[in-house]
This record gives sequence, C-alpha cells and structure tokens, in this order.
Amino acid sequence: MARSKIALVGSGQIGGTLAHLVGLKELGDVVLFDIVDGVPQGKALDIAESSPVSGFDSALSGVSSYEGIAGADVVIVTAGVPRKPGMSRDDLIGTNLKVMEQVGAGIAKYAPDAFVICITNPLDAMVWALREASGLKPEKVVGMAGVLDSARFRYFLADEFKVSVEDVTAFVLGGHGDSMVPLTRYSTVAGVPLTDLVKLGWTTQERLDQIVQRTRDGGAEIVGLLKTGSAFYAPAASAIAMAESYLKDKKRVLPSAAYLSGQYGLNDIYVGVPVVIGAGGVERVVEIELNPDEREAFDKSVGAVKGLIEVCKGIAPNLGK
Ligand code: A3D
Repeated sequence: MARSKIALVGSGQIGGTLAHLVGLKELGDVVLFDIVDGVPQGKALDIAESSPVSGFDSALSGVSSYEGIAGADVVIVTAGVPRKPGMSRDDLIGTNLKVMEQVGAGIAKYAPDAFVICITNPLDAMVWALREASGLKPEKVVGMAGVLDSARFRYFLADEFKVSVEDVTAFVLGGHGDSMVPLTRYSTVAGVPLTDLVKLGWTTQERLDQIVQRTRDGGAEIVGLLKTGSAFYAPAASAIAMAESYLKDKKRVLPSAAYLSGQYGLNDIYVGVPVVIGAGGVERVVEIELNPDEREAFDKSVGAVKGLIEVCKGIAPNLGK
C-alpha cells in the first residue's frame, strides 16, 4: 500500500513541528510548502537527516510551488502570521485572510480530494474563508483549536489533581478566542465530572474558575513568554491527532471548528463543537445538551465568530456567495 501524502502549507514553527511529528509517527510522506524559498527545503532535509537516528521511513521534501502538494491526502494549513505580545488573534485577520484566499485556490487546483485542517488564526473565521476559497465540501475542511484548548485544560486539571493527564478528559466549546467555553460539567477525571470532584473536596469552585480562565488565556500566556511568536508544539500535536484519526479512520470524537448546517441552531458558520473524524472527514457533529448558562456563553462566543466572518465578507466580498 502506498504511503499517505501529507502537505504542510506554511513551514514556520508549527509547520516544521508537524513535519517532524509526521515522520516520528510514520503517518506518511511529507511535502513542506512556503513562500519563503529555502525554509521548506531546509526543514525537510534536516528532518530527513534525523530519520536514520530516530528510525522512521518517510520521504520529506520542501517546495515553493503549489504543484508540489498535488494529490495530497491531508493538507495542514499554518500559512500566515502569528501574533506577538499585545496582539489579539483578531488583529491578524487582514493579512491572513489574503493568505487563505491564495491557499484555498492552491488546494482547489492541486489537492481537491484532501482532508484539510486549518490552524491559521483567527481560527474560526480563517477556516470559514479557506473553505469558501477552496470550494471543497464542508466535511473535508476543518479547523484545529478545540483539541489544543482542551489539552491545555486537561494539563492544568491533571496538575491540580496530581493525576495522569491520560485520565482527564475535558471539553471546550465555541470559538478559539477569549470567549471560548471550557465546560466543567462535561469534563471528568476517569469519568467523574469536575462538578462532583468539587463536592468530594478534590478542589474548590474558585480554583476551577481560575483554571478555566487560565485555559482561555492559554495562548496569550505562551505568547507572553516567547515574545517572538505563539505556541507551536501543542498546536502541532493537536492537528496530528486530527490527521491521524482521518488517515486511520479512527473515528475519534474531537472538539474541532466544524461547519454547521442546522446543528446547535446555527448555519453557515465554523465554530468549535465535538465531531467524529474518520475516513469521510467530519462524519458527524455531536450535539450535546447545554444548560442555560452554557448556552449563553456559547452564544456569546458564536457572536464573536459571526462578527469576524462579517469582517471577512467585507474585505473579500467574493467569499460567502
Ligand atoms: P510562523 O512560524 O510565522 O509560520 C508561518 C509561515 O507561513 C511562515 O513560514 C511564512 O513564511 C508562511 N507564509 C506566510 N504567508 C504565506 C503564504 N501566502 N503562503 C504560504 N506560506 C506563507 O507561524 P506559526 O507556525 O507559529 O503559526 C502559524 C499560524 O497558526 C498563525 O496564524 C498562528 O496564529 C496560528 N496558530 C493557531 C493556533 C490555534 O490553536 C488555532 C495555535 C497557535 C498558532
């Protein structure tokens, strides 16, 4: 059986980490693409030279033309600019929207059958724009944010409870922004909801509220420490989990920015919800019940995403028609 082909559009911090992870996990061959000549080629060669030591077989190459992504099974998009200290994700919209238009056209021409995972920020609006620009079916274009946001939430909770990260499941809904909605009621330690753990005296509601806030600010915390860019190890690992679920038809249930057509009472919008990812792409959107407080927080987050999509339509009126 031929190896899968994974194209990485954008070969910066996340793109390079993705390429390394694809190799280490032997998910397939890798093509790195970037507009800066030399960077994708250099990263591909460097990682390829690590393969005899790490013991993986994966062909890696770097390209500066979209032809190189032809026939890709998966395309992961990180092209664009990341934020710097003091910037919000939304400040990136003007620059990154133009990039999504170019990338969408490249995918439409050379990899129309791929499963596309967008990581570029502001995530929910950019994945919407990428879908529009590519014309691919909505179930084949998805945004990575929820896996990362819930991984942060899980890590903070495991640290609080002094238990394995593996035994903590967490749920984060809504847009990938300051209004994201970490759901404590659906988050558990080995199946026991956080709300019950408060009753058992494992933690207090006040501590949980602090952890929820730290999760919401998780991206900014890393930006503040790095000063020159944003997080890349955890975002790359998160997108790889999504790609692997597609390539191996694992049908994992992963929070992702998915296109909604009626679910949660919403239409023509990408927002973070739990979905099943398998060989068909986004095979199912899981509609969970929200209580009035959760619904209010979700609606606020959806409102922020809708606002950004309207900004996109204003800048690029050809999208959304
Ligand atoms: P960075 O290291 O700057 O890499 C971006 C790469 O994109 C650079 O190598 C650029 O040369 C390249 N690029 C720019 N314009 C184009 C273009 N038109 N076509 C092809 N390549 C281009 O950034 P990064 O890898 O740290 O982050 C990439 C994106 O991911 C940014 O928008 C971040 O804000 C975003 N991000 C999202 C999350 C989420 O959870 C959604 C987390 C972390 C970062």
